[in-house]
Amino acid sequence: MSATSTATSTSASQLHLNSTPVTHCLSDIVKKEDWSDFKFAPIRESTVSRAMTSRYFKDLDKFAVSDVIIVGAGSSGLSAAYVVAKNRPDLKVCIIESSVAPGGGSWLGGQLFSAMVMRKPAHLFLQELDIPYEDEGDYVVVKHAALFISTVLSKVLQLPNVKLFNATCVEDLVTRPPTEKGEVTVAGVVTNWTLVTQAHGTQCCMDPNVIELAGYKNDGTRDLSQKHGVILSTTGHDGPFGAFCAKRIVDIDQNQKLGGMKGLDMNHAEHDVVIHSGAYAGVDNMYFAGMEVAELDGLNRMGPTFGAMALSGVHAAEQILKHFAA
Ligand code: AHZ
Repeated sequence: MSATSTATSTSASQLHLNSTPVTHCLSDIVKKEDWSDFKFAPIRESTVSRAMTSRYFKDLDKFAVSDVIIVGAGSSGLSAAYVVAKNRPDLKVCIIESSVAPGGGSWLGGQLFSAMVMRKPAHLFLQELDIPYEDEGDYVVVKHAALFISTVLSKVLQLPNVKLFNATCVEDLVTRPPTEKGEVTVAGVVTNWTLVTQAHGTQCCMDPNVIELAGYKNDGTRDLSQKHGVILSTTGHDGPFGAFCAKRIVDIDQNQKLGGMKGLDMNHAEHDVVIHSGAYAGVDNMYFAGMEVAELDGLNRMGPTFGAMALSGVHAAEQILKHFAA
């Protein structure tokens, strides 16, 4: 044996002797170093199919009548969903998101940068959700926007009274004749697979599905023993899909006018969006939060600072909770 090979084997055996055993979730069942004792539990392909589809259709059935329908799962919509669903486990909260990936524009802080800035007192929402941040005095920074939105999303999805239908687009509103006060009443949303929504121009008549708000009898008349459900729209500012309900409301109700989002002004925009979030005067059971409020009420945009998104969700959620408590 050469001097070199002796040295190699010595260092290898020292490495082995000194190595700390690695523990992980399979340590108790995989004992062999080459994993030859590892195997999955058996399954049939049809079992996988049934496991998914039976649950999906059960959820469609359960949430066909919902107490709260949130349109859009961006930062404002998910923040509101968290507050409503956590405080009222008895309410069915249905979230409809047109994209496959929920989270809206909150996966990045601004442009393509990672960090997310939130002005105080929005850090209190981060504290409630146990999201770490760096305190910079008047504002805080979450090291990656994805840490914020993934945490809110995971907390929302763990709540048993919430269902998220993603890759599903709200294409229209269900309405009822105006109330005595002359308000248009919204009674649900018209939905379709987003891929179908995007293909309406290429295929003739692909009819949608409907999710109704709670508060009606089987014959469709109002059941006054039940609280009327609400829609919270948080579809963001105008874009391919954005500000959907705001634009639809002004089509339906000729008394309303779309304000149109104004230029960027962080100080005014964040404050105003939070204050203006909540019930929308002139439309019964309709609430707005996030940047859709700026489109509706003609407010400034704030650009890459997200405190107002979380807190507009909290403000709208508070009003929705008051509606159900009254
Ligand atoms: O996919 C959209 C996104 O996830 C979804 N959405 C839009 N139209 C929909 C429809 N049906 C179902 N018809 C729909 N879903 O709504 C979500 C909106 O999320 P967002 O992140 O765009 O809005 P937000 O208001 O929660 O947050 C805005 C963040 C912005 S924009 C901005 C600026 O431009 O100045 N500044 C901030 C902080």
